[in-house]
Amino acid sequence: MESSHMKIRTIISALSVVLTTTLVSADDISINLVASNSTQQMVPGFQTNVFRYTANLVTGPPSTLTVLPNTYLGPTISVNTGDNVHVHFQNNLLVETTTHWHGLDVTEAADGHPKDAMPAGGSYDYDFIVRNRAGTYWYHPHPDMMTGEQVYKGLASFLIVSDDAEQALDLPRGEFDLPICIQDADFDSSNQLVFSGANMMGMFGNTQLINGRVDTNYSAATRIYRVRLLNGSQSRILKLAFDDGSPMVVIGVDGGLLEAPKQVPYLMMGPGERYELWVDFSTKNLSDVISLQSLAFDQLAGGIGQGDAKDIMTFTIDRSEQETLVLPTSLVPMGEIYDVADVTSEKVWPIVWGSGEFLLNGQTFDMLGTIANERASGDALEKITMTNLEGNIKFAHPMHLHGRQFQILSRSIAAGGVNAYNTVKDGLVDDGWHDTFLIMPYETVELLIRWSKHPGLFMYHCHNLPHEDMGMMRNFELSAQTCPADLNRDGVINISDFLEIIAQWGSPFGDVTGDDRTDVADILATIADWGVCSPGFRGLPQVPLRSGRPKPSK
Ligand SMILES: [Cu+2]
Repeated sequence: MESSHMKIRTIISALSVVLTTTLVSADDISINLVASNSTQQMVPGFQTNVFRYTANLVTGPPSTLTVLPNTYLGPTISVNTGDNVHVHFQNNLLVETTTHWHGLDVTEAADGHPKDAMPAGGSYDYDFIVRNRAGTYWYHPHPDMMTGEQVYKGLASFLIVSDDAEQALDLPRGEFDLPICIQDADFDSSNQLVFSGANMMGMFGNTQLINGRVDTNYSAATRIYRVRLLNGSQSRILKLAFDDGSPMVVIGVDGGLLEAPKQVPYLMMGPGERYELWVDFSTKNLSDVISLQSLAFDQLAGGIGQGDAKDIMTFTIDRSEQETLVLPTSLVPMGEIYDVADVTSEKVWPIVWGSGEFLLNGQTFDMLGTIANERASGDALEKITMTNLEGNIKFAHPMHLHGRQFQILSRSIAAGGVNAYNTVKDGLVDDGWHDTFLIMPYETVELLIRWSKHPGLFMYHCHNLPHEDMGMMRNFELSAQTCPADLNRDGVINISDFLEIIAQWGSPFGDVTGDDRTDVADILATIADWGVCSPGFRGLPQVPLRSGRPKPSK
């Protein structure tokens, strides 16, 4: 017995040497990130006091950090799936903060939960393996009751993930791969940002910002652009369209590229959401100006302050260049497409207007608290039904779940909301992987989510940031998955799981031991657990369900 185990270990060791030298090569990336008070020339005259992320690269490819020109926004962080990322964060603000990697499936300790806020002058180390597909993600603060103000003052930027499947496609690259962060702000007479604070009306600025600048024109060539849109605004829901009738061709959503391009007459976009467009200027003429606008929609489909027509930005064609790219008919497979028949549990989370605030799942934010229907096992597939049906005040809410990306199963609208809904419904793109979605007044939305394998306490909340800061945020708590070596989830740990580990070698996706790496330790754990898998098979410790404590009074 002893010697056969020895043989297996010898074979595995040899195998692992071969595999590590031939398969996925991931980078070790180390970044020093600092948040501090700063100033920025945003409008002519006085400089504006802002918060600013700055970063320097300690290890990793030089392309990891890039800066958008003349902006208060932080550096764009570009990584690849499988990269091992370490961010040493220094808080030089005068207030507490955390950093959240919006859309990434990271550990509890790296997720930026407000319970992990560092005080002024404090520091924090975020460590995560990039498990996500290629896509447009972003990072921003997440402290309790102050997220809106900190994002508003400049703490936000893009986190771009790439992978082999994306690289294999002929998509616009370099300067034709264009991140666009859409925000609005108000300036006072001395050019300082006016923040109206957390209130249920939300926050709408009169000044349009594109990538943190009041200059909302972009000089473009007669080329095709991959435009990565981020709605980084506090509250404003966008209904985007081009004024020249150019089609809105969506190629990507929150969690990366779609399986195939999807054309919509206009694109609805709530705060926190990302969509990627294929924008074809190749047939434009020199001096053409194409305007990206937010079209009017029925205020009852959004809530107070929503639905005004608005100019967002312009593209001025200033040079003629040859274009050879053509829109791919297929992009990247989603991978697993969830089947509602495989759901192991269901949760219903209503949104209801309660005394002076929107309640989520009947509750307001409680720093460490969860209630029974906010707990799940890691890696379990569940259906979540969110409803926006009750109460005499109804707003649209951009709802965000931390951790894994999910799939949108269905939408249904109750009679009272149909007319308003008809002014927005054709722009809701539910294909693909999402971490944020708009739920409209009178609407019911069903999601399918396979919970993260990372145990711990994570948040779901409204990404209308004044709503979030008022307490429209809750925790969900994931216990360790019961059978981590059963990678193909067939109830038995056998050769097929072993082969899955080999297939995922070096990536984060064949992980059994919980370190986000697929390596020899996972093979050994699989052998140790070989056989029938049942809940509690490995006797893994369940994450203790902590008792909540009351939220400090506002
Ligand atoms: Cu909300």
